[in-house]
Amino acid sequence: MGFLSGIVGLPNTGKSTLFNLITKAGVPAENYPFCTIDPNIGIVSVPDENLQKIAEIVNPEKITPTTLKIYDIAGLVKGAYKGEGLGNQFLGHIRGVDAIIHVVRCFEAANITHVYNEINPVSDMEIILTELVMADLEIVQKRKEAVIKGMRVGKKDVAKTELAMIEEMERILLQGTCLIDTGMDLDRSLMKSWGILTAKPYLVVANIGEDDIVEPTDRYVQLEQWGKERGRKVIPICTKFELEASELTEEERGEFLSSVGIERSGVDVLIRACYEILDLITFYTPVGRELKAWTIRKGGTLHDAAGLIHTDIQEGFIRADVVSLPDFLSHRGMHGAKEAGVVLTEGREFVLRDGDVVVIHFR
Ligand SMILES: Nc1nc2c(ncn2[C@@H]2O[C@H](COP(=O)(O)OP(=O)(O)O)[C@@H](O)[C@H]2O)c(=O)[nH]1
Ligand SMILES: [Mg+2]
Repeated sequence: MGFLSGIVGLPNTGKSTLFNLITKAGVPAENYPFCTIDPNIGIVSVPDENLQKIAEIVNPEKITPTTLKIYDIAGLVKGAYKGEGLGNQFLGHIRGVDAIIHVVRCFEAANITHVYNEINPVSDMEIILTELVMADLEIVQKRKEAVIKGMRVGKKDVAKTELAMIEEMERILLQGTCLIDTGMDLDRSLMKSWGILTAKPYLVVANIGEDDIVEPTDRYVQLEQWGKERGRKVIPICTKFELEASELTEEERGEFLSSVGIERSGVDVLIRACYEILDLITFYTPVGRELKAWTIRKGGTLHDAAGLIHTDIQEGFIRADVVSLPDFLSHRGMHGAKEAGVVLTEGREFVLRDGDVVVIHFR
């Protein structure tokens, strides 16, 4: 369990630098056994100001933030969908993620080659997305053939609805457009089981140079415009610089970053943004001496929440006390909230809201 975002881009755009930067800000790896299994997957805690506010009231011995997993996928090149440059393998890795972080190079550096010899972030994005679109088109066209074949041997009604959807997908992909950028209603788990790439939510990290922080370059501005047209976030991060800064103590780092005009670490902004495109919400369990934040999809119920915590809790679920975050904070905790009559007693079907503070009672 846990949501996985994959870092995707051309070679030498700064993907691994970003990955290192993110995982430096991460939680100790020994809590997560698989970390040692795959060195390209890291765990990062989600920055969350609410945790501190709740902690001031409940005084826990331990605070556990919620986490996201990040996957450093090796560079894609043109022709990947045809198997070029280990293409199939890389596309397979992308199929496994829930969201994509595209990294494009905006920084200048004479000693670092660009695979296509020109720093042009918009064109780099188009190259990568074209690969993903082509890979999807192949899948969709194969399915189309199979459905049409199936129609000849019966199963007409179900096949007709599926064919209509497949043809709509094909039409969009033939225009070179990502499925997620069209507003088409897509069943997330169906798309994942088909191995569709362009239905995954994505955002763009512009890896900018140190000199571009205060004064954005034209190519950065063009990329931002490109993102706006698609409703996609473009987040500027000076990865190399921030990685250097991460070696410093917290105090030095703040000073160092603000001296060049970086007010908030790009990683914090990025992790929050991943959280948003994945459609996730947070709930809190202030139980015993531990205050814990949890991540669940929007629309998730108390039953889902219980299962996330422990299968025993899910199976033995009786009911839960639920307080909205503003109520919890303004009444200074569960006790005060109860006295004020704002604690809800809910069953397993209750749909959680972002920020809910939850105490589950179970057998
Ligand atoms: N000047 C400069 N170099 C960078 C920056 N980001 C990454 N690099 C360098 O570019 C090279 C490739 O970076 P890497 O993260 O390995 O790229 P990847 O192939 O996308 O994983 C390395 O030598 C990095 O130090 C940056 O913002 N500015
Ligand atoms: Mg790399």
